[in-house]
Amino acid sequence: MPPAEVVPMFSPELRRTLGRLLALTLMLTIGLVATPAHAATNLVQNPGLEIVGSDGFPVCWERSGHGDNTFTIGTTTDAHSGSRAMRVTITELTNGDRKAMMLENAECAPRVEVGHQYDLSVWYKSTTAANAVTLFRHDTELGWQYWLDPATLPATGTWQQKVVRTPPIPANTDQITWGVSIYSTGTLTTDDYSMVDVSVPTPTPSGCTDAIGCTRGKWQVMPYEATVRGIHAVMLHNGKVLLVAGSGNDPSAFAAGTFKTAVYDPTNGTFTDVPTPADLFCAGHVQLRDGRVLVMGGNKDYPSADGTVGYKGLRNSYIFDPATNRYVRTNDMLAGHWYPSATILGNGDVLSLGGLGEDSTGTTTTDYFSSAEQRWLSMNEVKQTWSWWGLYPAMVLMQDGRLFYTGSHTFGMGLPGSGASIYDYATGTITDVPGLRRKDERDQSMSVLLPPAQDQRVLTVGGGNGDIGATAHRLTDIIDLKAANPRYEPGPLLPQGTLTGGVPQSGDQGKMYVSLVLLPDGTVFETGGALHNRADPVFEASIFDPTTNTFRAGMATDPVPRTYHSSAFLLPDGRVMAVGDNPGNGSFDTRISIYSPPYLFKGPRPQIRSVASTTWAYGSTQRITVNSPVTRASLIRPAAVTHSSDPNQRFVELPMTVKGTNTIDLNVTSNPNLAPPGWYMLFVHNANGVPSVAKWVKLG
Ligand SMILES: [Cu+2]
Repeated sequence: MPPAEVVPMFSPELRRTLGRLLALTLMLTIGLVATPAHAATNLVQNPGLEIVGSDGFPVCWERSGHGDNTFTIGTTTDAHSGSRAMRVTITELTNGDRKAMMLENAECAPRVEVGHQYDLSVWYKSTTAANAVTLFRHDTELGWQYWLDPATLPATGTWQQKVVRTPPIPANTDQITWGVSIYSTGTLTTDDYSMVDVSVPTPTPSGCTDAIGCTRGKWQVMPYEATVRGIHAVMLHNGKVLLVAGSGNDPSAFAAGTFKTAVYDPTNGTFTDVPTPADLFCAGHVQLRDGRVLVMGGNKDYPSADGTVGYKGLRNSYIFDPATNRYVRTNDMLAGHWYPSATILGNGDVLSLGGLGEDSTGTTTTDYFSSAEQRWLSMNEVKQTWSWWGLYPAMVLMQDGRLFYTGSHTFGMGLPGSGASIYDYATGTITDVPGLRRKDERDQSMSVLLPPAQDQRVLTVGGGNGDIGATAHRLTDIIDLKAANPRYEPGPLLPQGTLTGGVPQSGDQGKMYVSLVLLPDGTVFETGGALHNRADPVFEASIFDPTTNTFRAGMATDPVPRTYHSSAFLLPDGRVMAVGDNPGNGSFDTRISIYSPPYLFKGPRPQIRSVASTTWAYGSTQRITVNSPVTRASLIRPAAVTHSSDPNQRFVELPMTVKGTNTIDLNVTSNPNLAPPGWYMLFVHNANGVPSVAKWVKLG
């Protein structure tokens, strides 16, 4: 895996000065001035490396990289065209990488426009396959930052061209630089770089097939109801949905030992009952790398009649197999967990934290499931911090393998600290993260890793405080986990909706029990929620656009209230399904609603005609064919959601190499922390944002 950071060889000031001098040389030499970006203009300065400064090094380029290695970076006459190419040779390497990069300054770094996409092309030869295209972006507020590695390059003894399309340029970005890294011993030669704006103007909405659907989308309440209380929902890789109720928050069902699970088929509306071995009500769940579902914890007992003892957590754990529709028991966890977190790591293992234990007190034991050994590790095998994380703490895997506790949780207010933190399991350290507003009013808020996962930004929305009955608020906060010292910054206010009877929300009124669903066009659908603890449903839905950090308000609203014990999630056909509602009177709404977003009313959908392989390796290139031009491809991890909590949900960009209209090579990340192993939904979408139906692929 290529390292994510580059330590400059010169101080920033010296580098800027050198850059200006070299750029001046460049302009004097060939009279080049910056040209505005438009199609077919090569935006790379000195792309053939033919113009060198007094030091013999190509102007607008620099030697870069880091780590403990022995290397040379300079020009060679072994060129693809002209008389010079760039050669990077590493003769000894303990760690790190080396590369020639475009200079990070105003004159040399290519200028970009937010939302546009660019085809990057380079000719290269390499004696090793340990090469990657590496991108940096200039943030107008934060300065130069590592962005992503959109492609890896195989070894080749003859000149080969690599072309890769960038994701849409993120907000606040005005320039990018890039180069090719080598991170093993060997020789990499590059030449004839180019960068071309390939953005297609967004078509006018003449493709609209339905004026209302086109702007607001449409909901359909199914003409049947779920056979179980849909408190937990898992999108299975066979296209069906696992709905887990356990006792379903019904003490009489618990007393009778009646625990329920059903597998729902959205294509034909059928339900298949699954024998349920324990009360999996308020368990945790996550897909394992083979697509089976690991379920941990759950409800050992309801509160005592006199209210002095609360809910108790099970130590039981099961694996649900979609091939057989059966649960198989694993060994027990170290501690009971009622409302545990469940996060899959880059190696396929699972960390589970928090919840209530067998005696109803808070569980401070870390539980760790080994993918290789298919068991929960014993006490002496797990690194313990004995920290109290609350209930359903939202733990998001970061690209460096650490976990980000977003501050979203269920109940359990009043934890010490700033309300968010970074947890490094490897070292057992927990670092407070500042900036989250009203940290003690984040009960039943929701957090999501924004598209694309490579940008490492998390959005946290709404929440309340069920313990004191506080009114849910409209705050959203956004954090960039790539920053040197990440901190939440205020995001836009959540749009307001209406309460029962059509009463409009006012002032600070927002929602708890909110659902956030990543859509295949790279936006986030926000739906459902309530103003107070198990009361006052809010009818409001919007679409958040991560490239502009804004909400598009006024989406169609689910006719069914979706408050406590409700969830919404993406179906592989691009629609959104919503289940559950468990208001304070103890009733439960088993209706199913399905939302068709506006993109399904904007003309023909592109189709993925073929996928060369459905088993994908990290760092590989995967060929697909489509029936019409597409602008973007992604992998979306299928939902495993409950209580506004699905910290494994993610949209992983697949930078494209376009081989013609209908053949596309997809560049798969080499970093398993960006896309943990497992089954994913592969989507493409066209210039109008209309997505395909997904194909299922297994990564890692
Ligand atoms: Cu619950």
